[in-house]
Parts: sequence; C-alpha cells; structure tokens
Amino acid sequence: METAATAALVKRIGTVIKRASKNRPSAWWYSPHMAAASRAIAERLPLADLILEVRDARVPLSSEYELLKQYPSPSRRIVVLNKKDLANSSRTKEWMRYFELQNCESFAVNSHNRESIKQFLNFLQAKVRKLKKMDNSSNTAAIMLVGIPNTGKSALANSLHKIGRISAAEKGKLKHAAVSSQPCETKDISSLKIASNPNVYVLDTPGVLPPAICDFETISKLALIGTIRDSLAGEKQLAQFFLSILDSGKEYEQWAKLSTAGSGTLSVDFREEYSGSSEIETRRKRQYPSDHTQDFIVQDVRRILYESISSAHIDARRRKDVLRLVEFQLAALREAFRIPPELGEEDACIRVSEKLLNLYRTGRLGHFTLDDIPKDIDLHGTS
Ligand SMILES: Nc1nc2c(ncn2[C@@H]2O[C@H](COP(=O)(O)OP(=O)(O)O)[C@@H](O)[C@H]2O)c(=O)[nH]1
Ligand SMILES: [Mg+2]
Repeated sequence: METAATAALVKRIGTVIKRASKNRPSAWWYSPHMAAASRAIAERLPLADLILEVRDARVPLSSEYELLKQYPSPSRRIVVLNKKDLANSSRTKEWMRYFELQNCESFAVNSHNRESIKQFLNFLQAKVRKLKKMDNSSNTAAIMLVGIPNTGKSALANSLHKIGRISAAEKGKLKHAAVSSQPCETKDISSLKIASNPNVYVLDTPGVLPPAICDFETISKLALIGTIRDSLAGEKQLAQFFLSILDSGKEYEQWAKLSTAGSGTLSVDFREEYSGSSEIETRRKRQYPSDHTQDFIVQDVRRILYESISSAHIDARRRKDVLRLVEFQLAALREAFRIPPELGEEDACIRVSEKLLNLYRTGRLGHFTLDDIPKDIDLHGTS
C-alpha cells in the first residue's frame, strides 16, 4: 500500500494524533473505562472455551488485539476476519494462508450476511463439540469475542444469536448487543445464546486498544477504518489518506463505464479547473428519473474520482503529484455531495471529507485491504 504520498499522510496523521494525546491528562484513548474492561476481560479469558479475536479484514495485522499476546492457549483462539465484504477478497485469502502458516486458525466473515453467519455457526458448533468431547466437560460452552473497538463484535454476536439454532423463546426479543458506527459503544460484557445441544453462549466485550501509542502507520489505518474518533486525526486528513490510497491503486478502473467523457474530452479534467456543475444535474435528470438521491451521489462521486484519476496521468510514486490530485478531488467532490456553495472553504472540505469517509466505510468506494503480508513471509513456500 505504501507510496510516498501515503507515507507523507501517515506521518501527518500520526503526528496530529500524538499531539492530541499529549494534550490530554490521561492516555487519550486508553480511558479508565477501557482499563477496567481490559482487566475484566483478562480475568475471564481463562474461563472461555473458545476465544474469537475479531479483527477487521481490511487490516488483519493492524487490528491485532494486544491483550491476547499474553494469553498462552493458541489452540482455543480463532482469528475472525470480520467485514470481509469491505476487503479485497483475494487478499483476504492470502491473509488466511498467512494465519495458517502461523499455526493460527482463522475465519473470514461478513456479520451482515446470513449465509456467511450460517457457515460460521456450523464451524463454531463443530469446534465446540470437538472441544467438549476432548474435555469431557459440561454441556455448556462459552465463546468470548474480543478485539479492538469497532471491528464488529456486537454485530457478530447479534447475528450469531439471531441465526443460531435456538428456540424462539430463547431469542430474547429485546436482548441484543448495541451496534454502532462509533467506536467504544459497548460498555459491558454481555452474554447471548447462539446454539443448543451443546448450549453455546457468546460473550460480547468492549473493544480495547493498547495503552501505548503504536506506530504511525498502524494508527493511521485504524483511524481510517473508524477505530478511533475521527476528530482526533481530523476528517480532512483521513479523507486525504483514503484518496491517496485510491489514487495509487487500480480500484477506480471499475468505474470506467460511468465516465461520460467522449473521445478525449473529460467532463472532469484534473488539468483544467473543475466546472461540471449544471452538467451533473442535467445528466442525472435525463438518465435516472426515478432512482434514489443517494445512488446518484455515489455514482457522481465514483465518476468524478474515475475521471480525475484517469485524466491526471500521475505517477503514483511521486508524492507531490498524488497530493495535488487529492486536493483537486476534495474540491471537485463538493458538487457531487451537494454541499451548499455558501459554506466556507474549510467547512465545505470537512463536510466532503465526512461524506467520503462514510462511503468508503460502507464499502461503496471499493474493496481495500490496507495491510500487506510481511515481506519475510512466503505464502507459497512449504513453511
Ligand atoms: N460492512 C460491514 N459492516 C459491519 C460488519 N460487522 C459490523 N459492521 C459495522 O461496523 C460498525 C461497528 O460494529 P459494532 O458491532 O458496534 O463493533 P464493536 O465495537 O466491535 O462491537 C457498525 O456500523 C456495524 O454495522 C460487517 O461484517 N460488514
Ligand atoms: Mg460492541
């Protein structure tokens, strides 16, 4: 993923976060609440039959849960790569191979997808039965979900509970774990039943980050996927970071068909001042009279991004080229996001950034795996 431009933005974001953390009395993200949660989780870890370390499939390494490093039983730990729908699927396969080489079991899942949850439930039930046979222990199993904030632990717990094979009476109508796009919304450990015979419970836990600041690259990626509050890193910086990744890759090419640019003339041209205002509106009315506004916005955003990248012919290795393109895109996207023209420069940029981050985080701007397999690992080798 790393290019000169992304490296420059990573440094900027890391520095901003570090500065923000210095201005706070306690370690800025490691709140007393998180410290207490961390202790409560550590006490219960040895009692769990299985531990699901829920990571984000876009950052299989950066979303590691530090606390588990001290936990000695890898045989009872499974790395869950959640949000697989947002990651690049062939890269996810490579990551699973990576975990296999580390003798670590992994499973990629989409908590919002019924089929994916069903498969995962089957896998978990088989696993629990095997464990129970080995242990010769009681007919009840506890599976603990742990991970950093916002990886989807509560969403996963809810889906397992909802789709699990338990009687209707056991599916508490009001019982569910609180899911939120904001990090740190789960405050307590709660239990939900997901299967009978043997009875299997999942324990949803609050997300915990390491107390000390990790390296800039990790923290920037975590900020981009929404693990820490956007205001800490700054919405604009995060949007720039995302755009620098998009501009340096090939994902945008899938939007070529959206481009209305005829032979050589682009409606959004990086080399000229952007002035597509009323054109977007006319085309929208002409082509899709009945569609939903949000869909138009997404299409317009994709088109503007496609046209700006393809007309720019930048060298992704050149930091300045990418950064200039990113600035251009942030300005050009105001139109697509219908930002009122009377809004000041700064406010408009933040609004565009928030909206762009939201589209990225809900998967509408492509599938990006941000972590690379460590260079010393040979995925095709024998060990
Ligand atoms: N696209 C996608 N979004 C997910 C998935 N799982 C969870 N989410 C979203 O991620 C955000 C955080 O989920 P939540 O369960 O509250 O995370 P937690 O902090 O780990 O408990 C919410 O907006 C969820 O809707 C998934 O598999 N795919
Ligand atoms: Mg939660």
